[in-house]
Formats: sequence, C-alpha cells, structure tokens
Amino acid sequence: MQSVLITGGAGFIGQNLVHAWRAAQPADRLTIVDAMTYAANVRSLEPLIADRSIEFVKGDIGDAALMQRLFDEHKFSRVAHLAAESHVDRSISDPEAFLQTNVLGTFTLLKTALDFWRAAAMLDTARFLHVSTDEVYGSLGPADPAFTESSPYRPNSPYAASKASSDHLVRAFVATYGMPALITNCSNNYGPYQHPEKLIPLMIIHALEGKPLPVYGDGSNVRDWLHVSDHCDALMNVIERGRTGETYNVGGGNERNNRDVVGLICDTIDAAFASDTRLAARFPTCPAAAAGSCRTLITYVTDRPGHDHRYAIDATKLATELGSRCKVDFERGLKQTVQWYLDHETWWRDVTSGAYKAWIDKNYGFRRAV
Ligand code: NAD
Ligand code: TDX
Repeated sequence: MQSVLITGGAGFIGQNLVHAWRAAQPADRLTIVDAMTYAANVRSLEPLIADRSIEFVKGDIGDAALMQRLFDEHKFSRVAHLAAESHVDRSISDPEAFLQTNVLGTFTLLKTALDFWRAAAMLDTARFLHVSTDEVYGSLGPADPAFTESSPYRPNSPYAASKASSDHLVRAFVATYGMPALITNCSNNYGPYQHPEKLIPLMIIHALEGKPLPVYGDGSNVRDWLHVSDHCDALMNVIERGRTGETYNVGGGNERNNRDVVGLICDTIDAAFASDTRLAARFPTCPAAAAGSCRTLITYVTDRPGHDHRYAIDATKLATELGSRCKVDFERGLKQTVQWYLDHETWWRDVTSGAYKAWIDKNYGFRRAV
C-alpha cells in the first residue's frame, strides 16, 4: 500500500491516471492536488471523492506551505507530477503562467518532497515521477531519426522551454541531492476528457457544430499520437519499475500529419451520422446532418509561430527495460474518442461555455487547504 500524490489530477491525463491507478492499485491512498485552472474538470472524479476513495485538494503546487502540510499529513511515498500549463498556443500569447507553474511550481514540489523524504529517511524507497513532453527535444525534419532519451534539448515554444527547465531541475535534484526521481517524455495524447483547445477535441466539436476546422499552415506538421490509456499504463509501470535518475520516452508509434488526422476525424463523424440517424437532430448544423461531409469545413489558417514540424518517439528503452508497449491502434482509438465526445455533450458544452468553472468556483465545497 502506497500513499500517492497526483498533481494536476483534474486535468486530461490526470483524470485518466486517477481512474487507472484506482483500478490497478485499489489499496493505495490517492490524494489529488489541482489548482482548478480553466483546464481542470473534476466531474469524473466526483464519485471517487464522494465515496472517499480519493482525497481532492484544491491548491497550487507553488504554495510551499500547502505542499509541506500535505506531505506531513499524508506521508507520500509516490508523487506523479502532472500539474502544468499545457497548451502551446497559450504559452505564445501569455507565457508567464508557464514559468510560474511549470518551472517554479515544479521546483517547490521537488524541494518539499526532497526535504520530507530526507527527514523521514525515505529517499531509498520513495519515487517522484515527473511527466514531461517530447517537445523539449525540438523539431524533426521528415527523414530524421525519432527522438531518443539522449537527444539534445532544443525547445522552441515558451511551453516547451518551461517543460525543459523543469526536466533540468529534476535532473539536477537527482545528481545533486540524490532525489529518487524519474522523467517521462511522451508524445501527443488523445482520448476522453481532453480539453477542447487541443487539436483532436477541437476538430470534433467544431465539426459537430458546423464551424470551420482551422488547420495551421499547410497541415503537413507531424505528431505521434498516443492514446491516454497507453500513456497511463506506461506511467504506472515507470514509477514502480523504472530506474531512478532515468528518463523514459513514451510514444504511440502513430505518426500522422495534421491534414490526415483532421480528415480522419471528418470521415469518422460522417460515418457516425450515417449509422445513427438521431445525430442529425442533435447536431443540425453539422454537414453530416444533411448527408454532406465534414471535410468541407477544413480551413487552412495562419501558422503557429515557431511551429515544430515533426515529433517522433523512439520508445525502445521503455519496451525493452520495462515491457511497456502501446496497445491502442490509432484508427480504433480515434473512433472511440469521437464516440466519447458524442456521448459526453454536456461535459464539453460546460467546458466550452465556461459554466463549469464559474459553477465550481461558486458552489463546490472542496477543502481549499489542509
Ligand atoms: P491539462 O492542461 O489538461 O491539465 C493540467 C492540470 O494541471 C489542470 O487540471 C490544471 O488545473 C492543473 N494545474 C495547472 N497549474 C497548476 C498549479 N499551479 N498547481 C496545481 N495544479 C495546476 O494537461 P494534460 O494534457 O493533462 O497534461 C498533463 C501533463 O502531461 C503536463 O505536465 C503536460 O506537460 C504533460 N504532457 C501532456 C501531453 C498531452 O498531449 N496532453 C503530452 C506530453 C506531456
Ligand atoms: O486549431 C488547431 N489547429 C492546428 O492545426 C490546433 C489547436 C492545433 N493545430 C496543430 C498544431 C500541432 O501541429 O495540431 C497539432 C497539435 O496541436 P495541439 O493539440 O495544440 O498539440 P501540440 O502543440 O502538439 O502539443 C501537445 O502535445 C505535447 C500538448 O498540448 C502538449 O501539452 C504536449 O506536451
């Protein structure tokens, strides 16, 4: 039995990880800390909060006093650190929050964990997993080999630079203080509970509403798509079985350019409307409601500044050392994801309207601090 802290547990990957961890290790005590930014949503966790199988704390990882009180109270032996500002476009228009949370917040959390584990003589048994991104490695050309764990760091966006900084802090804590930390660098996740600012949910929701599908530049940029369930399996494996001080790349083995991904989303929605005639009444402005194609909505728009051309992950180390391999085929995962958004219209309407955040700030009786 472990006492586990999951930071950012109300975010996209965090929510999926909380459910996966609960299912895999039901005896563990899970505490979630999340600042409940615009990106957070705790609805899927409410049943777990209600039956006390997790504890939820609304709070900022940069709040040193709160972090210390949480460690003193719960004596965490595992930390899965996911809390972050995560959207590249927001980091371009407003980078400051990225430095606050991703760099300074990570530093505060690392220092609190180190001080607590030292004092409690837990440095040999505790583990801190820092969840990071392939964007720290920069951009690949079409024929370049995929990123390995020893690829040089070449971040291009303020987001990537802030994650690179936090990776370096983790590495320095390992080398200097003997911090029992591990780092994962993964590719683009997709699946349930992803905020509609990210490519796949944005395109699904815009297509359903008959809005333009804004593809940046010429749509030739390539991402490697990793289903969030495969990512969560890898994270749980790395935190228990990985070697401290090591980095593990996590990839989906699904390189696609954005044009193809958006086209596939359109085709998947068209097919869903063709097989379920009730969808036309729910989404009358979707072209598929009148037997048209969502592809007619595709619109090429001004490119993202500093847009990385291609990410690709070599996940050999994870597979050979820890036996983690991705299971979800991209076409199948995308179809399930489209279906999830069709089945969870209230969830994404709340998120897109901002009503959820207003409601949670006003009404929800979470503990604000311990
Ligand atoms: P997300 O934006 O959906 O969720 C982030 C969560 O962190 C939110 O719930 C937010 O409220 C919380 N948070 C933000 N600032 C905080 C603070 N100061 N204190 C406490 N909580 C705070 O992000 P995600 O997509 O779930 O990503 C999770 C992690 O995985 C991030 O560290 C991100 O960099 C990394 N990552 C994500 C992807 C991806 O494709 N989504 C890929 C690679 C790495
Ligand atoms: O409207 C859009 N149109 C478009 O063409 C959006 C939102 C994105 N794009 C393009 C930009 C990227 O090439 O789609 C690709 C994916 O974009 P995002 O979903 O914004 O993801 P990305 O910038 O690749 O970063 C994601 O993966 C790495 C996550 O947001 C990061 O948190 C993670 O670290």
